[in-house]
Amino acid sequence: MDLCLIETSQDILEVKAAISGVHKAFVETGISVPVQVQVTLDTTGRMLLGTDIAAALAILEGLEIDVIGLNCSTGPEHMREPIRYLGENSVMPVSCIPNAGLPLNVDGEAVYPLEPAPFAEALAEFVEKSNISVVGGCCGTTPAHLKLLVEKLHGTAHPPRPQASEPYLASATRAAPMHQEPPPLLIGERCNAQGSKKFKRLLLTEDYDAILEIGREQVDYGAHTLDISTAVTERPDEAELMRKVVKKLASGVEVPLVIDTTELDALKAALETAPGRCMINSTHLESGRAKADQVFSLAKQYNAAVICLTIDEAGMAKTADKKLEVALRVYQIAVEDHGLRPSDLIFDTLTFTLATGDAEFANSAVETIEGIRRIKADLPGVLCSLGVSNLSFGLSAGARPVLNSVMLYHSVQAGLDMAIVNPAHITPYADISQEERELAEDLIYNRRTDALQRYIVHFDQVDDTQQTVAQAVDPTEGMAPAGRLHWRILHRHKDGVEADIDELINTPSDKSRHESAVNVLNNVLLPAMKEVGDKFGTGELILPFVLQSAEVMKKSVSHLEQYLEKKEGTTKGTIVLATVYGDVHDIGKNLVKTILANNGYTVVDLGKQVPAETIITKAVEVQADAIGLSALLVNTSKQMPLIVNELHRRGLSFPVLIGGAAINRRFGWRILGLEDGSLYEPGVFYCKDAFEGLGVMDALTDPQARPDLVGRIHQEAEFELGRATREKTAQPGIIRSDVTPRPLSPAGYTLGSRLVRSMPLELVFQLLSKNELFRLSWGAKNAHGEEWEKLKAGFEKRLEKMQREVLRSGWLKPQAVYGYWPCQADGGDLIIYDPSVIAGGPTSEAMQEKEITRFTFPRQPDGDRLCLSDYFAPRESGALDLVALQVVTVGQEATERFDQLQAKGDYSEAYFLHGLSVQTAEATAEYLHRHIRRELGLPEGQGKRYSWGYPAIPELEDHRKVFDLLPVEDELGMSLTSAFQLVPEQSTAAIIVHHPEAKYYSIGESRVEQLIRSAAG
Ligand code: B12
Repeated sequence: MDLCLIETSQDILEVKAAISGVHKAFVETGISVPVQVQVTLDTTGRMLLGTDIAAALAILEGLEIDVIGLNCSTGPEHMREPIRYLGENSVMPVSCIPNAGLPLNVDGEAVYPLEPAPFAEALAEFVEKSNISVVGGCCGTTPAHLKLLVEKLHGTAHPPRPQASEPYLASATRAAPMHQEPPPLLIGERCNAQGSKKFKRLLLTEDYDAILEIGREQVDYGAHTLDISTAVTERPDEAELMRKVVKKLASGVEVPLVIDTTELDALKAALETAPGRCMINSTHLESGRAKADQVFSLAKQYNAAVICLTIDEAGMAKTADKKLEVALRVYQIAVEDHGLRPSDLIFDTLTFTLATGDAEFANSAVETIEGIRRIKADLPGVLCSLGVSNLSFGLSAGARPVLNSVMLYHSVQAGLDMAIVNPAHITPYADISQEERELAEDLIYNRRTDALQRYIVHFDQVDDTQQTVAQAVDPTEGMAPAGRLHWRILHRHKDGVEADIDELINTPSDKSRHESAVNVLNNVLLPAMKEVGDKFGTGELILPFVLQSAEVMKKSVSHLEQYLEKKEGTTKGTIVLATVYGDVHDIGKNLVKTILANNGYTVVDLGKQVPAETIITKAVEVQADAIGLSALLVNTSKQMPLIVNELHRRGLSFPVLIGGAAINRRFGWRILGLEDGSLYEPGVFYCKDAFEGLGVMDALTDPQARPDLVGRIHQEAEFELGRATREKTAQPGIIRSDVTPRPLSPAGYTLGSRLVRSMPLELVFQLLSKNELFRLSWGAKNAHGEEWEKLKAGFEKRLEKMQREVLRSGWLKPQAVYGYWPCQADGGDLIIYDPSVIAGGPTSEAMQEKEITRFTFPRQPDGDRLCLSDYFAPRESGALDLVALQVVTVGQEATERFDQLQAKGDYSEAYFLHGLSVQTAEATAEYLHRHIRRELGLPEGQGKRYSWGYPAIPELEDHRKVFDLLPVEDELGMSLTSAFQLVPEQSTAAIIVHHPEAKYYSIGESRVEQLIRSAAG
């Protein structure tokens, strides 16, 4: 047997059971072979019991299988989306074994309509575009299908796979990212027999329907996962209760489950029963590693993530150092001994209550926050979680929410990924007054000896007066109705919105009621929601509060509707409207529905989270005049180009209107360009609001106006797409600069990457640019004359003192990775080859295969027409050249110190520290650059260092390629933000061009100008 294949799987729990059985058999027989697992999805992209592809991948990926894929049920056309998802996200090779099309029932027999040629073409396209490694044919395919497939793909190299995937948990149907954006992921705590009397009562009476309701309520209030604990002293059968509760919740809620138990049999029962990917709550080393070993072993077997408490044989870790030490030990056991991935571990750094006033614990919140920061920095990939409310245990009910909230806020800023919270015990950070924030911060950061006393006294007074204050003072008193309405949305108060709206509309003015209503919508309601979103984005509001604001918004919109004009009569046209798959935001879409319906259009509203297939099928069915798509997340906006391309592929011609917070006009133009390079003829129209949507619909349904509108959007898109290409690559046909390449043969050098663990700080300091430090980083800017001399003298002294202190305590640690690669220019591209290319000689035919990556640089549109690639040997010359890449950092500690100072409110010290660390990173880059020059034997002054983000080298995304070439993450512990910025910030990445004439130049328009232009678009 070469391979074990589990295929045509309809039920994800059954697949898990089958994999478990296969692994058992491997153990029993001593034989083991690769395992390939294929699920079967229907035309809407779900398994029979509703599991979508993201959930299937999350559930199966950690189960020690070797290939994942799809087979049967549909032809390749319906597999396109899920295959693309697997291709982009699976670290395992992906297989695709479709039927020969969707079967037709002809005279009672299934007939498969797809001929060999289109079948083979579709699969070849998947291989090329979605990186599929295994192909084949399922029902209805014949030897002719497979023969053609083999002919077409024989000899195709296996595509590379992503090295790591984003960590997800999953319910039976959906995946949930463990990294929520913005954090934290919220763990609902009410299905816990220890924490909730109601749940316990329901458990004892085995009222599972009511238990399901508790679960659903928490999800409705914003919980991303549900913690489940069924341990009760009254019953001995925790495992059986756990099995039943898990079974009920697994089929009734769409969020992943967190199995909260200390008993291994209950844990096993839960993991066996849950179809999704669970999290285990929790393990620790209190009695050594024996129990933890068993928990990790189950976690590995069932692909669960594990919350690990920082407790060891000595008890709960109290200091950040100790928390990190325990975490390191747990990490070693879980990752190295049990083979778990770092992202399977969620460390809970634990909080102690601050309410006792006990000096021993006065610093414990600081240590907890610092523990989070240290664990995240020293153990890349792991996550952190916290049960926040322990901190305030023992304080009065009125005092607890503020302390909990402030702690949650600062923990998230320090890197907390998950929190166990009850929204009822949290006051939104945004609502806490400056005075109360400070009182809480004094206590949390142990800033004053009387912090606890002051905190208690303050809240005692508030508690005493709360009743009367609440009755006496209405916070909206004295506000104008627009301000009141804004306040109510922001502060989640439904009552009174109708009256505010009525007052606003009925205030005498020269506007009609309709105009006033539109005015309220655009100038009061939408900005209020935007503010809610901004506060959510910065961590000042957590999700449950956003949901409540959304409800107030919905109520306001529905009251406002009566004032909007309605045009009755025959329909002006039909639009199929939906919020795209994966996206739950529907307030905007509903508004679009109202405006269009009021203006005479028939709106077929498909709701939210709608799969592409459903939208397209409906549009065909109702012969729509247009499709309207709403998406508010960056991630889900990707559904839009997907749908446009699918419409084009099927030869359909619905104009598509798109809208939502994550997209803009440029996005609209760009997705009008199809994958095959043509434009989507019927048009894609970005609409900034519902009224623009109405304008577009009016023009589309007017035979006179339509050609103009479509023509204009095509023109705009062509211009944008041309600009996109100009930005990305040098324009074809544009004249090259007249730089003559001077290749440096890579043959004489040791190629590949190397690590510089540390550099002598004293020597690095010698390269510090004091001018940049004093003027740019420390704010002297353009000071001159006496003022400058005075500033300089002060700065010199400060610098000297800081340098002495750093040299003594070592919080700046210059370190780096760099390396050399063979390369060639290809127009505006620089091709980087694997070092082994040298062995084959530059004329080797296998050169193409040795290409490991390529960077694309812009060309100056006029003047010298310089492009960075011009400094390297062009491909046509046949010669190989050499390029150096480097990444340097001064380490994580600088950031930590900065954050600590900020947290302490020492903003001025933080500012100077930040400036020095950033400039030391620059000096480190220069130090390494000089070293590289020496290694390459370049004369003094030859060779230039270019960092990404500058006009000649603008694409920050290229940092990813540099990270793939150099061991930046593994050796320096660095990472990239979603915008491809370096973390820690005190770091630089650069490409080194050895050409003697290499110089710095601009490209007509700076990156900042480009960005401003794109934002304005
Ligand atoms: C309310 C809200 C929620 C509510 C949604 C409730 C509901 N039923 O809609 C809840 C709490 C459920 C929620 C959840 C989440 N949210 Co939210 N949410 C918001 C918020 C604050 C307001 C959105 C809104 O209703 N605006 C008002 C409406 C009227 O505006 P609109 O939708 O943009 O629509 C207008 C135009 O865009 C246009 N339009 C929109 N669509 C269309 C379509 C057509 C055809 C046309 C013509 C026009 C058009 O017309 C409308 C008005 O005229 C935004 C912040 C923001 N700035 O948008 C974040 C925001 C969108 N959410 C965000 C996030 C991250 C999330 C979560 C992932 C959070 C989490 N960690 O769980 C989840 C997502 C879950 C999911 N899978 O979708 C981020 C998105 C970040 C990103 N770049 O991807 C935002 C931007 C907040 C932020 N600053 O971080 N959210």
